[in-house]
Amino acid sequence: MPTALPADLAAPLGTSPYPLAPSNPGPADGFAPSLAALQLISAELIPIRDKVLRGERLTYEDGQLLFATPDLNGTGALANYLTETRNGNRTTFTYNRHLNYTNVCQYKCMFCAFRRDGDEDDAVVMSPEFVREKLRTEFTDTMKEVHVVGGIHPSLPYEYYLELLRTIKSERPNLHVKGFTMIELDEIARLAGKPIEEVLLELREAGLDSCPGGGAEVLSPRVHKKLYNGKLPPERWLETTRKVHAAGYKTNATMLFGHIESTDERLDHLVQLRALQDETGGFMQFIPLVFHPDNTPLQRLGKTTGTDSLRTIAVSRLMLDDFPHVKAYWIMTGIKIAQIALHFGADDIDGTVVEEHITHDAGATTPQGLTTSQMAALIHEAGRVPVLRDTLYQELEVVG
Ligand code: V47
Repeated sequence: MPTALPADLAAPLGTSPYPLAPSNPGPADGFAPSLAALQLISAELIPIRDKVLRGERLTYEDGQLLFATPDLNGTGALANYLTETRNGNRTTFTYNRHLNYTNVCQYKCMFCAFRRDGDEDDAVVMSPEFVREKLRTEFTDTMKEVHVVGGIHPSLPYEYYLELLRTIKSERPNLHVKGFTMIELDEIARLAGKPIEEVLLELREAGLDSCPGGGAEVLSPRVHKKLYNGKLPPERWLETTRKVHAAGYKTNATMLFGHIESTDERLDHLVQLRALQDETGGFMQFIPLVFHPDNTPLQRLGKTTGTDSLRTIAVSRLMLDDFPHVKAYWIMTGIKIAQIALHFGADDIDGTVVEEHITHDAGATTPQGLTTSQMAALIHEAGRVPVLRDTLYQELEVVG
């Protein structure tokens, strides 16, 4: 039975009850965020609905209810409302390519199928010359972004990372380099033997523009100890991010979900990110990453469900009220769930990607990449307006 919306609660149509970041354009003229679905919400979600309409922050307990409620559609409708007030009917994507300069890694994270020891036939360390040739032959002038990440190699010198960046910028000066997770930056600073603040300046001079959100996994000491002990612990991931934001870089944040973590641990992760974003404002987007178990020591766990992915994307959107954007990373969610996620709180689906190893080594069945027209078509088919963006969310072009 539909419940009428309290007239005094809903923000005037076309405005967001939550503060808008510069990269949130708000709805275009004539587009009204969907209020109808909010009238069909289950009784237990009504207090949360009213908070969302008022632009009030949700509590940890609200998050627990959103993870527990059988009203998945209601949860999605709330997240969708929030997204539509900020981004209207638009879904953004970027024209990018991944570059994994090495898969050799000194850590043995239990969730990872990508890492190699270094002596296997398929262990890779790309020389700057190899990277230059790749940029020359496989990248184009219209490409917007290169996403550069690798394993934590035990013996590459600091100069290698500077040279990698200089090579990219000299070959493709217009390409935005989104590179190095907080784990890599922490290691690079250790190699440099200098304070990270100084290293961040040198990396910027060499060509680093922003940083991706990988490596956060689940910001939980319990999960860290069980699955990635030895790697940068949660409090150091947060501290490194704080310093990276203070140095003027924008970064993303991820959460690897669907393995041994509880929903409370997911919420702990979200509220820690939310507190850091309140403090620094340096995050551009949040990306929930669906765990792929094949070829990992956690293979027996199997893969989580589509409904868990949708719910996690929706709860993330609702809890992270200070994050401008939430991404459904199609490579990991699968294309079909990514399309539905555009009505469950996601306003972006990442990019063309082209060459993806981390998830495909772990059994992903999605394509290795999509063309910009394929990206635009799948967004359009999902009932959204496809908009090409750059890494920092400048909207460049409505496509198709
Ligand atoms: O850090 C590793 C995760 C991350 C698996 O910032 C796995 O724009 C699933 O962070 N199954 C790398 N996930 C990917 C990533 C990313 C991707 C796209 C865009 C951005 C961005 C960031 O993938 C790793 C780790 O958390 N991962 N192994 C696996 N088996």
